[in-house]
Amino acid sequence: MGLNVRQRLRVRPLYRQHLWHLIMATCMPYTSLLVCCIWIRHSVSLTLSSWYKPVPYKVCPALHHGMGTPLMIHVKARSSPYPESQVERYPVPDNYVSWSIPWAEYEPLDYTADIVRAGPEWADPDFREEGQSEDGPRFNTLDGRIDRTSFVGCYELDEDKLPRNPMGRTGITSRGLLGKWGPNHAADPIVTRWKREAGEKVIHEQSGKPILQFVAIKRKDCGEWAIPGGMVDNGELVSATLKREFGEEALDSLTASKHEKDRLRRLFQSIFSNEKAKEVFAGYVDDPRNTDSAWVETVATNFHDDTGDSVGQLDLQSGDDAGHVQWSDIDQKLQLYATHSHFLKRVTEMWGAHW
Ligand code: RP5
Repeated sequence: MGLNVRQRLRVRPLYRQHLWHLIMATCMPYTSLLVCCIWIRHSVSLTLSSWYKPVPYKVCPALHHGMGTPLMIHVKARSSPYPESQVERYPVPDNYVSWSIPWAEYEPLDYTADIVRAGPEWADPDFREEGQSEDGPRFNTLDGRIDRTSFVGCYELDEDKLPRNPMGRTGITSRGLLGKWGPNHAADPIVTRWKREAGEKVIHEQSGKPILQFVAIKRKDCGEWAIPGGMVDNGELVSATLKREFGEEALDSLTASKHEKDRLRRLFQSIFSNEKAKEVFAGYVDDPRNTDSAWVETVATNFHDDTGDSVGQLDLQSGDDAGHVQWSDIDQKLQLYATHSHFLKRVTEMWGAHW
């Protein structure tokens, strides 16, 4: 039966209404589901964020330093014989250095040098021996006046509660020649000036860059050339160690007269000022004395005398652990103790000098 125009016009809105209801009926469940999902997700994330509040203090207060340990595998820390001894390390091939590689056959030698066993004030007692406090050192924290945190991060303890060298196996356990279990903190002052002739900077023929010189000492223990660094005493600030070690090894301050000590103190104030100090490195040192349970970490700081006026007044004189002291040209061919040439490379990069 046909509808006239007026009837058709009345029916059209009805169709539209039905169509709209149909669309709504089809889409509503999906829309509601979507809204539900968004709401649930929002609530869950709110709840989680209130559960997992950030921890207000670090569980392990170890430092992570921007200029820290370079990605490298330690080599000198695996060399034999162990310094000042005939002790041979258990040979550790490169692919077994990492603790993450299981190695059932690994049998490192337990070695502590007599000088450490004698219990000098700079050494920890052997907490494994009878009669010692059962607690032992408090690792990964400031333990009284001893800083047992590591620049590398939070280090692990093994099944015997001995700290684990964060750079991996060395072939020797216990402390060898090192006094502290875990990190043994040192400081390395890198005092530099430009090499000059007739007042002009000397330019290297090949690199075309000016040559830097640094104060180098010859270590008495191994005869190798090195930066005049040393261990941080318990409770001592690194800035104080830098000055003390430089004074003792490069200026023989230990035997200086009172008058000379006063002069040095004044001179140090200008050379080792905070404004001049540029931290070059803070982290693990590939030192030949390192063991699985004791290792050296250092803060290497550069004090550069651009005009050569202040360090020029230094009357270099070796003392304490140094057999000899001199200004040395910095060049990549230098063979230095531990990872000291790595620190010098960074200094040349900082000053745009020859390497
Ligand atoms: C190195 O050993 C450090 O970089 C620092 O120069 C030195 C500290 O040991 P001692 O000179 O006190 O023996 O690893």
